[in-house]
Amino acid sequence: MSTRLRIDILTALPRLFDGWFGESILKRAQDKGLVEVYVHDLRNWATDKHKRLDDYAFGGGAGMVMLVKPIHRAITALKSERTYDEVIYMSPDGELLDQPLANGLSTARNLLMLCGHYKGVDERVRQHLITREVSIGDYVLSGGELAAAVLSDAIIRLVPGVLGNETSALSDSFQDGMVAPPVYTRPANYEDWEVPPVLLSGDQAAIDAWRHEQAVERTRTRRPGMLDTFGEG
Ligand code: 6GU
Repeated sequence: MSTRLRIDILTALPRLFDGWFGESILKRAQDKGLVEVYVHDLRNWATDKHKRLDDYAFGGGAGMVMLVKPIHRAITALKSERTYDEVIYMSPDGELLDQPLANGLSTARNLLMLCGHYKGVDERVRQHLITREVSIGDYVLSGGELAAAVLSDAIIRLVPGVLGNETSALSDSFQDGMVAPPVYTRPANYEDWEVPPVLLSGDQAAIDAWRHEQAVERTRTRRPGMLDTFGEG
């Protein structure tokens, strides 16, 4: 089976990704040959003898800015090997990651993700090299690496064949614009903490109706507004 999705990640801190992509579903997706993830050290494309990746901001102010040249060289080298569907810059002022965005990216063949650090990248990188900017939420992380790992996970688990049960990604919380209903497993009675009897009834129609009701109620109380946002999926 040929690889469905290749993700290239550009970062100044490549080792941060070892744990995430070396374990669990992300590892299995790669072992199954469904997904390939390559983490590249931006320092490979640094040009001066100190392998600098950042410098002071023009105009002054605190915080370093990532240099355009190593990033340009890295992206150019990768683009010469294949065509990328998107070149994504991970940034807190990017488009907010949600399930529809992950769904859209999961059909891509090649994705390139650039992780920013320090005060961010020279704006010319964003103007000339980036096709898409993604944030994982309205809070600031010390770098884009965790965000790229989050985005990769959200995408990879949607690639057909990655999850054991082909239908399970589609029945996720969020896919229908609602949070998931509660789930239970054995024992049915644990120190008088009981499982809703309908789940033990064997009446599948009643169980489905209960789950739907619970999902609607939980969405209403916990995440009002989700139905509007996710209407079209
Ligand atoms: Cl993509 N990067 C950083 N540095 N902080 C973030 C983020 C990204 N998304 C949310 N916070």
